[in-house]
Amino acid sequence: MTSTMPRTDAPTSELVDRLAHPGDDEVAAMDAWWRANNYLTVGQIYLMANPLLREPLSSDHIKPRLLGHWGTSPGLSFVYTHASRLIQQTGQEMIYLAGPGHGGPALVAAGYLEGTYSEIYPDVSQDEDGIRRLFRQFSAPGGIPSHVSVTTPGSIHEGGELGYVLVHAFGAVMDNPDLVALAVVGDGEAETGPLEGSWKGISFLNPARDGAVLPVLHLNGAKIAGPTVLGRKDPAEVRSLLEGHGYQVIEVEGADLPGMHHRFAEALARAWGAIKAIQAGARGGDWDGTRPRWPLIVLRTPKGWTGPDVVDGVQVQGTWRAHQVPLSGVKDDADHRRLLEEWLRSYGPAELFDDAGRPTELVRRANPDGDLRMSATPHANGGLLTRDLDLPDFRKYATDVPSPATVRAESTRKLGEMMRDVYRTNPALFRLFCPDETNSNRLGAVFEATDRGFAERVSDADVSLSRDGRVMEVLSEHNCHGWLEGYTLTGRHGWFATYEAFAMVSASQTIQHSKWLQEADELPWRAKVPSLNVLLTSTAWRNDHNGFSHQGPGLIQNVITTRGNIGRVYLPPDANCLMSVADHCFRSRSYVNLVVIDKQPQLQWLTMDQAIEHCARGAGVWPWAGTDDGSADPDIVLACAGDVVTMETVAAASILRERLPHFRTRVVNVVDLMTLPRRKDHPHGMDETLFNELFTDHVDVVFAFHGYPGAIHQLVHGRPDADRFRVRGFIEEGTTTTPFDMVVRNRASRYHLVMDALNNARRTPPGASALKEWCMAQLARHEAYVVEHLEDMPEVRDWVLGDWATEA
Ligand SMILES: Cc1ncc(C[n+]2csc(CCOP(=O)(O)OP(=O)(O)O)c2C)c(N)n1
Repeated sequence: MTSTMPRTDAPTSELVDRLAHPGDDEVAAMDAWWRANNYLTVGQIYLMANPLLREPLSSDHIKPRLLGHWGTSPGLSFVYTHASRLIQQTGQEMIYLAGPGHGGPALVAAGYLEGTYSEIYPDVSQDEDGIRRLFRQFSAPGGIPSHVSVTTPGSIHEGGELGYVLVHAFGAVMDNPDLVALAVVGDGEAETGPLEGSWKGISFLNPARDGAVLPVLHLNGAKIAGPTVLGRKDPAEVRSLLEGHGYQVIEVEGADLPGMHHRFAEALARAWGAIKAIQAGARGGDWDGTRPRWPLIVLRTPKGWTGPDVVDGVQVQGTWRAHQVPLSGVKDDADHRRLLEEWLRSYGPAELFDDAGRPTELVRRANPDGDLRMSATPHANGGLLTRDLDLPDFRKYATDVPSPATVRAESTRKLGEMMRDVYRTNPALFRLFCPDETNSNRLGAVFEATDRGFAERVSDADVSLSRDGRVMEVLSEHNCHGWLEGYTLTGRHGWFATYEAFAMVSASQTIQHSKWLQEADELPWRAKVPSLNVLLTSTAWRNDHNGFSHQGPGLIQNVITTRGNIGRVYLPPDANCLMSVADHCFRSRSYVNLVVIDKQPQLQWLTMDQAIEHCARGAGVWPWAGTDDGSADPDIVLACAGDVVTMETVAAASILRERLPHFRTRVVNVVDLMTLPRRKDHPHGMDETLFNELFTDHVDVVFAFHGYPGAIHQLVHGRPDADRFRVRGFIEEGTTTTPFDMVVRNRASRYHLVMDALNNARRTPPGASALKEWCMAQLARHEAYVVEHLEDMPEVRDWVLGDWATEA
């Protein structure tokens, strides 16, 4: 489907004209398809039997629980059938994204009428029995959700949590030159922060090498329980708003038929013609580089169009009352039931479904063929189109580590170098998405391969900024995250790199995407897509100039809490481990990989070979760091996960080694957090034997963790004697201060860990109380020192490991 060379042909004015003026037979086919869709939508909400009204409707035919959303559905299917006609006439590859995903029945019905649904789910056949199943399964136990869910063919967008339709659409068309993403935006949805920010997508789109997004802002005027802002605004203000974002606004309004068919066909033809003209200009060399004024359709129709007008004397159509189930009493109220039957029959089912229950030829005539059907497009099952990245050998980016903890390096720089080379060898298959922090996150090597992509004015003062760039920097975590989702769901690869604290801005998207992948994993027809790789840098432990706003390791908590096997959390302690983890993430499919590592110069621990072995296991003993020779149980296990706390742990072990040489410590480092839970709880979980080899089943463990301490307790739940884990981690202490003061404030410093080790070990070694006093004195010294000198004590700041580590 995806061609290497974008099509450059502009449509002729005759073609656009023909599209703009459908013949009567075309309108008849679209209208029949739309009526059939509306019929199936209403049927899904209400009926569990008598699907084609072969007999008068009775209470027994009505579902006991009436669930679903009618109000948005007729608008969604109206747009859909017009897009199908455009596809038929032009061969345009299109993907359809329903922002108001609660209009799920309309999209399920679309796939059903196009035949795709029965191809994927043969039980839901194109006959009367199949229609009955289609109706019964909707919003039912063991059935399908009421939203445009993962189970809906043709969808990459659930639309459950509103606000992301445009970000998904823009991500889908990046490096996808022949694709048009038709994105219906609900006017309620348009009130959300993410949606409001996402109009800016066109400021990053390059018409020469990207596809196009055609937003249809559907102003049906109401949300669940009230009016919408844009629905009630003076149309001139709506126009100004959208024009201000850079769109050319095409408006269609009404409820009259067939007039609306004619007006919408014309609007769509104009919009498509404009898109093609923009692309042809850019691709044919006739482009001065200014950002095109992309078309956008504002569609005003009544909410619940074609549904019950007045119920029990109250206006329903055109109001918020049409949002969900406009006739709620049909099971018991004969009058409501009569209205429902009239409503269903108003679509003329006998003309739409033949005797066997199959859509009639008139209806089917409105369907495009094969993969051009929007419910069948491979773009919405992106794994089918996914090509493996041509990856460099990550060992090339090794950091030389002659012995542990002697060399300092900015680990993420190496990842930047690898990304640079991935860009070079996979120019249209890989993108980095980052809220304005690529350089700050030390990933700036990518700019040796490509610029930041930007479609607005570029000035002489700008650096690495051009229309052809593929590093996506927009100061919106929502846009970055959503674009990457759209990009990967349509089969391409990428990373989202962000400050750790502000990953919480888009945390809900991470959760929603995890849910999507989790559900997709259970559907054999959904091919696996590239993983969503999230790099969290500028972590909680390094504040420097930032105050108590830049700390928030909460995304770890979110990801470990997602159900099933989608979430992975990696805490590489150094650059070589980061490279090994990153290589794995680049290659993986259908996961959410969270990688957490700071960007500041940090001590390096392992050679590349050691790192590879360590990361393959996910967790392991660092024998050189402790004093446990394996001949007996250690007195304490000092475990760590996360770069900064690893340094504190190794330093604590070093203090214990020097001051209490007979106290046996074992240092365990965890890179892959999901090795901690039991295997039955996560596929990466260590088996019990390995877990006991690392942590024993009875020795106390002092665990220094990058994130909130509760995460470790959650993960080791069910492990032998889990209460013995004493966890130090981020406890919401932060301010503008030194790196070491951060670990002190959060009671996770080397001195705290030493005291924890002594307090928790079952054997109190001679000299323990003197050592604890020394630790307290060091903490007091630190407190005075940082205030006086504004930096950390030299023994902390310049700490490296003793020579014995090399000798060990
Ligand atoms: C982020 C988010 N907040 C709240 C909701 C609950 N909700 C579901 S539908 C809806 C109204 C949507 O209105 P609109 O986008 O205009 O869609 P339509 O009127 O076409 O149904 C709301 C608030 C949600 N799904 N997502």
